[in-house]
Amino acid sequence: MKKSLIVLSLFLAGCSSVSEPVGDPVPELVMDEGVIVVEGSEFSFSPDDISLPAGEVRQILFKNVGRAPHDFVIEGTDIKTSIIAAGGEELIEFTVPENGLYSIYCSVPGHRRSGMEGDFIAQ
Ligand SMILES: [Cu+2]
Repeated sequence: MKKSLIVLSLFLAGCSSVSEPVGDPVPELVMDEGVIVVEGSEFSFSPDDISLPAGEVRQILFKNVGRAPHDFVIEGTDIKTSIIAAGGEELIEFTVPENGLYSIYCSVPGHRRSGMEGDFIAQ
């Protein structure tokens, strides 16, 4: 008996991914109507680099996703949250300060030194 060889042709044209994701994954930095979500944990902020237009009124929702108390402070301004317990959050609204590079940090003793700091750029 003779066996036939079957040649398979691969049609690469059109990597057919017919299915589309039902919903977009939530990005880490959520820009929704001016609200920026910043997460704090041991010992970092996410994002740790925030850039906003000077003079505009914006909101930051600070979420403590860690296990220790944390806060969010923009150095050299009066912009800050309360110290938030683990799992808590606080929404602050403020006018972005004048052009410049500011530091953000957590004011709980030892946390900034351990890495809870970042940049805030008003431009
Ligand atoms: Cu902290």
